[in-house]
Order: sequence, then C-alpha cells, then structure tokens
Amino acid sequence: MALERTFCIIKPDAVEKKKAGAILAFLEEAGFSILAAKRTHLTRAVAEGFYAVHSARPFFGELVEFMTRSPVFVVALEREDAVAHYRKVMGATDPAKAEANTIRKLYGGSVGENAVHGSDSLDNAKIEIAYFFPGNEVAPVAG
Ligand code: RTP
Ligand code: MG
Repeated sequence: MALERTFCIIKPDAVEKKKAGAILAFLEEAGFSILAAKRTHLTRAVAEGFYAVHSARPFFGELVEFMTRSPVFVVALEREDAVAHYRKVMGATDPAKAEANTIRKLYGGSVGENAVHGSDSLDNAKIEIAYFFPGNEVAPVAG
C-alpha cells in the first residue's frame, strides 16, 4: 500500500482543553508521521473558505463561529493509507456515536465541537494541505 498524506485540524475545543499534544501523540502511536504542524487562529475568511462545501448547511454559521473562536493546530500527516486510516482513528462526526479509543470518543464534546477535522478524500487532502501549507513548507511527494 502506498504512502499517502492527509490533513488534520486540532479544533478550538481540543486546544482549549490542552489536548493538542495528546492528540499528536495519539497520531504518532497510530503510525502517522507529522510532516508539518502550526498553531494558527483562523480568520472568518479562512474558515469560510475552508468549509465552503458546507456553506448551504444549517450548521455553517455555528461551525465558522466555533472554528474562529480560538487557535487551532493545522497538521499535515503521512502514513500508508493515510486518508482512510485517519478517518478510522478520528471516529464518527458525533463523539457519542464514535467507537471506543477514537480521537473523537476520547476528546470530542459534541457533534459540533468534535476535537478534530480530517480530510475525506485524497484529492481533498491535497487541496487542504496546500490551503494551509503553501510553498515549500511540506516537501513534495517524491517520485
Ligand atoms: P470534519 O470535516 O470536521 O473532519 O468532520 P466530518 O467530515 O466528520 O463532518 P462533516 O459532515 O464534514 O461536517 C464538518 C463539521 O461540521 C460540524 N457539524 N456540525 N451541528 C451539526 O449537526 C453538525 N454537523 C457537522 C462538525 O464540526 C463537523 O466536524
Ligand atoms: Mg468533512
């Protein structure tokens, strides 16, 4: 299976609870390499751009308010089968429905404030990594 990259945001609720380090450690234990990570406070424009696909959903306003409330960590990850594997260890969107020992079960509070974001496809992972790490911050995929 090929090495792949995916994109993670450690959301404001988890950073506020000082769980960013625990989540990064969890990801390393799950076999991911952390290619790049930075703390940033999303502006409304950046959050709206990132979640543009959800702009017609009823929770969009609430989601942008939440994501801009306080700083996040944006993280580029690498592993074999990274996109699917990260979705698995992240757990269901609603922490109450997430499996045991997933990030959202361990650290999420509610369907809106659910600790982490994860790319839902390899194409979106590339777009999302480039959105937050432009230029040469993340080395190009070899080959
Ligand atoms: P994410 O994009 O953050 O990795 O989460 P996801 O794929 O599991 O969920 P998605 O459907 O893409 O929704 C994006 C984020 O919007 C918030 N949300 N709130 N109040 C609600 O019913 C609701 N539904 C979704 C969550 O923060 C979710 O992660
Ligand atoms: Mg999503």
